[in-house]
Parts: sequence; C-alpha cells; structure tokens
Amino acid sequence: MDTTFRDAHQSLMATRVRTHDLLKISPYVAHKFNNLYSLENWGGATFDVALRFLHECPWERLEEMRKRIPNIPFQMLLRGANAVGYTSYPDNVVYKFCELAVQTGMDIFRVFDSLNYLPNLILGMEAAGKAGGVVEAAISYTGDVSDPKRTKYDLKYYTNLADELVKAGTHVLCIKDMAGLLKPESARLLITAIRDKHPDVPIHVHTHDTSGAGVASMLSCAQAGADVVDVAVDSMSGMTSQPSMGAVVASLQGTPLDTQLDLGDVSEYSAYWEQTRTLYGPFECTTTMRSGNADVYLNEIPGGQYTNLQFQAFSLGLGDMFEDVKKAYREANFVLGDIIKVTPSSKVVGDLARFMVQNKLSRTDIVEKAKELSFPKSLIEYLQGYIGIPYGGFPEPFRSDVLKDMPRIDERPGSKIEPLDFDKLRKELFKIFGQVSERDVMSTALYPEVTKQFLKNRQKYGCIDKLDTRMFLVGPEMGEEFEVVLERGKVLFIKTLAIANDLRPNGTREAFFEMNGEMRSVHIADVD
Ligand code: 3PY
Ligand code: ZN
Repeated sequence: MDTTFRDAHQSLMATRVRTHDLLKISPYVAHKFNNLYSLENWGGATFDVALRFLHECPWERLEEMRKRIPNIPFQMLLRGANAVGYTSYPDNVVYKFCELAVQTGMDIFRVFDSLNYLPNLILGMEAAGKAGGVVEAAISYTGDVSDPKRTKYDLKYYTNLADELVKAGTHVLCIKDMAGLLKPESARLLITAIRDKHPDVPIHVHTHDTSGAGVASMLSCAQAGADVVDVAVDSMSGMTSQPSMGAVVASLQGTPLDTQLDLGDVSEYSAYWEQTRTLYGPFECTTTMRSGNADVYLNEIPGGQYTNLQFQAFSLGLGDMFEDVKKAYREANFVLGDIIKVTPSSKVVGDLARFMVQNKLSRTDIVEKAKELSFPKSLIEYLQGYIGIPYGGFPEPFRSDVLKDMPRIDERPGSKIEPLDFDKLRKELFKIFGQVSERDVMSTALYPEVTKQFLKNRQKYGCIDKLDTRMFLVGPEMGEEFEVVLERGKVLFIKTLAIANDLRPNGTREAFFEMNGEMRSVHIADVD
C-alpha cells in the first residue's frame, strides 16, 4: 500500500498537503501504480486538517480522487468508535459516516482502537462492513515481542487479539505499528505466529520508519508471510513517515516476492513529490528533524505525534525540552500501566508528559501527589473511561486518587451516548447557511465548530481550494498573472494590478485586478 496521500504527509508535514497537489499527480498514480493493493488517501487527521486549516471539504477531496483513480482500491484510517475524531461519537454517527464514505468512493477501512479495546474495534468493524466496505481490523502494536522482559504485550496477547478479530469477521488483519517499534526479528516472530494460526487471512503491516529500521522490518514481514506492507514514495518516506517504496521495491526485485513495480516509475513519482514538498516549507518536520532516531524504542511515541511534539518544543525555542518530553513520555506511559499509544490515547500520554516537564514532576511525584495535582483534562477523561478500557485495567490507586468521586464509564463509551438527531442538525445548519449537503451535516456531526467556520469561509470566499498552493499560502506578487481552474475548460485568468494607498475607516483597502481581461476591484481587510 502507498501511504503518500495520507500518513506520509500527516507524519512529515502536519497533514497540510492540499487536494490540488494530490489531484495533479492522481492520473499518474492511476496509470503507473495500478497493481498496488491500495492507496491510503483519507481518514486519520486528514479530515480535520482539511476543514480546519486548508479550508477544503474532505468529501470533495475523496470524490475528486475517485474520478481520477478509478482503478486502485482506496483505503482510509478509521479510529474505530472515534471515526476520524479524537473522542467517542454516538454509534449512529460512525455508521452514517462509513455509509457516506463508501458512497463517496472509499473501499477499505483500516479500523483501530487506541487501546485495542475490542468493543470499540467491533463497533468500527460493523459500521465499515455494513456500509459495504472491506474491513481491515488493526491490532495496534507496542512493546517488543522479542524482549522477554516486556511481558505485558507478548506474542500470546497479539495472537489472542488476532483470534478475536478473525472471529469478529475481519476481511483483512492489520498489524498497526504506529510508532515503528516492530524490529525485523520481532516482525518475523509476530507474523509467523499469526500466520500459523490463521493461514488464510490476508495480513497487512503498517509501520513508521522513525528508527530507520522500517525497510528491514517490512522485508522481514514479507518473508514471514505478510501479504501487504505499507510504504511511502521515496521523497515522502523515512523518519517518522513510512519506509521507502523504492527501497522495498528494489530489495525485492528478482526474488519470489518481486512487487512488479517499476523503479523508474517510482522515481518519477518521487520527483513530483520532491518538488511539491518545497511548497510546504513552513509545515516541514525537516526544519527541526534531521534524521531518524532509535530512541523511539524507548519512548514509543507514534510517528505523527513524534513530529508534533518536536515541532512544539522547537517553536517555543526549547529544543532541549523535546529530550525531556521524550523521557517524560516513557515515564508517563508507565504511570498509566504501559498502555497502547495511538490517537487519542497517545495524546493522553503526551499531555501528561508535558505536564510533568512543565511542573518538574517525576513519575514518583505524579503517583504520590495524585490526590492534589490538577491534571490535564485529557488524563482525567481517560481515567473516567471516555475512550475505553485499557488492557489490564486502569492503574490503581492512581485512578481513584485522581478521580475521587467523579463518574466512571465501565463499558463501551459510545453505548452511553444518545444517537445524534441528524434532521435537527440539518435544520440548525439550514438556518445559518441555507441548503447544506448531507456531507456538510456529517462533517458538522464530527467537528461542529470547525465545520461551521469552514462553511462560513466558503460562503464568503468561495472555493479557495482551487488556488494553487503558492497562491493559497503566500498570494500573488503585484503584477503577476495566474490561472485558477474552476473545472475542466472553466479557467479564470487573474492579474493583480494595484492596491490603493488609502486605508478606509473600516480597515479595508481597495485591491485592483484583472479577471479574464476585465478590470475588477474588491475591498479587502488590511492585514498589515
Ligand atoms: C491517526 O489516528 O491519525 C494515526 O495516524 C494513528 O496512527
Ligand atoms: Zn501510521
């Protein structure tokens, strides 16, 4: 599977790649990469970031990609009962979300839960399956099955969970190594054990290359009997992203596991992304990250979060803080009893780690002073059971000390949430925006405030996703002529001419431009 369209840019460029740049290369992908198992292009953080920062509709992105790539299965990442959000949603929201996703062009749903909590996983699997999707249930991987000291998550834990997911009817079984902890030897042990018990279930492995061992691990998985592994095109691979497609393709050439992908095609695809990445400079992890780091085996931070935490520390001017946060992250994980760490449980551990660093608290302080400290909200809600129940249960007496008499949820959180009234929500939106689509209602169900802001922006500015990325992020030079393709054959030629010197009392200036040869002007807010 190629992850370039989703996880690669989520991990390297804060998920900022715009639909415009994805669509430009889509016909090439359709033409040259038609024997991929799938193309991961949706879900995870892409849904939220598209609406919030890119001012574009994630559904339109999916629909337009589908038109250009009719011949490769599309795959998305579904956070189980959390859909594409950070919290549990009412069950009917998850079901309807999957239905709409299938209608818009999605094929395969990789369903995971951030605690491997089976009731949440099964909810997501049922929603994806009922919608007509291919169900790829994922086991999120942590610890190290080759280390006899890491007993909590041993081979037995993983094979038991695999049994449960196969019993629940998954079509494909995924090992989701979101932090890149699956070393080559552990990969061999794990895949062999699952393959032995389930000779006929397709096995798909996902990893991140944070330590630099990703290619070796994926080769090891393939040799042990995995059917599909995840890679990103070379120029979008490595570090916290997936291992390199070109490296895996080349390593397997002439062997019984030859992928049949052409290295020349991979290289051309890679050249496109090498150029395109330059447009996203401000969001690049490479402004602070220069290499992979095998310390991930100690801190176990998932790829996307690793980049985020580093970026946050450096943007506060506290490069050293990242080292402290990484160490605290490890400690925070042990305070919580060594849990699976992936969105959203990884945020709970990350928030606790930052809290420990900011307040100079050690693991012992946290446990001993648990009754007095004002912990981050995410930790409190986690202990209340808002995202599910961790394997081995919550740590005691820590949980009781933090929660005192606060309520606890001891079953699947979504089972306690009232179904969402979609009709009521549609009417509410109609009052503000007039006619809205079923997709807009769905986006609002998942991200209420973000979607309302998106709809407001769209009403005011139109489809700014049609601008090319430099125009969108930076804007035109004075006197520059540029094109905006609204749809095939419908092109606007725009030339900026001048901006009036006088600032109007309402803080706007008049901007003059030519559109398709006609002189126009608008009053725009003066941001200087
Ligand atoms: C996400 O949930 O966005 C992830 O990529 C988890 O690995
Ligand atoms: Zn990932």
